Amino acid sequence: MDNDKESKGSLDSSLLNSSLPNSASLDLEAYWMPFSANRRFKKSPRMIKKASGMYYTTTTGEKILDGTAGLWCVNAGHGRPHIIQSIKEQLDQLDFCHTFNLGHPKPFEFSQHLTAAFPQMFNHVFFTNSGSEAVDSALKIALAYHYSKGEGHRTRLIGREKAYHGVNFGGTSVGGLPTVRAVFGPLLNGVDHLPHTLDIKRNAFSRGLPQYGVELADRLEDIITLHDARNIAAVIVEPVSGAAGVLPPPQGYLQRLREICDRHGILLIFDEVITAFGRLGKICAAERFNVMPDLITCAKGLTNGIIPMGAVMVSDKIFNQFMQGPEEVCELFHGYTYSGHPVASAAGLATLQTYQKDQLFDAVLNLESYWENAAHALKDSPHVIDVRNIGLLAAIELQPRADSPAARATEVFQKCFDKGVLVRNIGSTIALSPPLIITQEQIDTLFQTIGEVLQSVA
Ligand code: PXG
Repeated sequence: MDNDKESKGSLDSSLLNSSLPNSASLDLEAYWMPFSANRRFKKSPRMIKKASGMYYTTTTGEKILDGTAGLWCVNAGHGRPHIIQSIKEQLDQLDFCHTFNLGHPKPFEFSQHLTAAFPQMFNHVFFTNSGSEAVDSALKIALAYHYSKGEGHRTRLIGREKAYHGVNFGGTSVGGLPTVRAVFGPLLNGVDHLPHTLDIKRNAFSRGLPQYGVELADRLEDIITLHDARNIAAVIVEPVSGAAGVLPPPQGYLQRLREICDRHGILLIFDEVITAFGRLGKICAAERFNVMPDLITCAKGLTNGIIPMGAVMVSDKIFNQFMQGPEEVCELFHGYTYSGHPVASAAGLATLQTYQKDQLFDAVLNLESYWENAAHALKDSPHVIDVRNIGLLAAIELQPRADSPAARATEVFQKCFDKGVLVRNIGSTIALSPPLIITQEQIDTLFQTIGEVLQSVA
């Protein structure tokens, strides 16, 4: 077999000379980038060299205002010294230790403070390494909960159209974004979906929670009638859909879902990978909307994006059910090598301290109306058919181009980047979720730049 790369099959001899390469000499070929048009990106790459506070800096030296908190995760802003310092100290102390019948202090310490910050009934936490793993863990915990109550027939899982619950098989199955599901076969058995709540005809340019759509929660009753409540384990929803383009729930919708689940013994899971940690001005959306689910998944802002980590916040009702059996028996045959990783736990703890020290959740509540007004000032800009917002989230919905629905938003993303502002384009939506440290002046820059770009886009 021909193999002209001399080092193939053994470690590359140039490895030891590798330091931070300058982007001009960087070979982009080997890295298969996630959720990306690899060939297009590699023809004209946008490369980031460093970040601080509200800004990225590109490899060519341009400063970019981060309107997306990385990928909805860097809630306290980039390069927070206390988090970095805590990670360094942890690394010097203990690099790795597993937590399968062995322990080290950091995840215990973190769990104690994390659960204290969440609503009252959430007194336990199961750690994962990502939002996707948190979602699959929560679904498995829901199934195992019913099994342990002698209700192993409750196996069906109900998601919602347009939902994004990560990319593992459970999350893909309950998720409802067609492109994320299409090519992966039949996925999990026994999953059904609620209708989504986006209704631009009735709710365009709503501020905060849209007025119409509470009755969409009643469709859960139809699904229950179809499958029989005794076969349904859990309903999972994002309290505010993120990756579908920021869809705040209709007024009363989440309460209605909770009531229906309660009536039928079905668990309710909130996927708060985006909405937790201040995005809505509170520790989580459950707190903001005062609707308590049985399980909450989170990730992203859990460690300020600095180290991968996810978590399932577990209510007393669920946890206590698992603690009924013999003490010497493992209660849940589930976990990851890196669950409660010492460095991630240190990052998480320091992140919570940073949120508290800088009162960042309150800052969101103080900024929210300014943010809302700035977003809605784009109402009359060209192509804009809807603006949605809640907390420090906003979406500018553009009229899709007939021939290529996502092209206009892609162009807006590109032009904003060229003008020094990072936004997120999702289909025909521009989504915004800046670090919670954003100032009023930076909010102006963000929306004014989008406004200028909209004027220049066909
Ligand atoms: N649930 C929700 C609600 C999310 O938003 C995940 C689960 C999965 O988390 P991990 O850590 O496994 O990626 C997410 C992640 C986008 C985008 O296009 C959004 C996410 C991820 C990637 C892209 O806006 N959210």
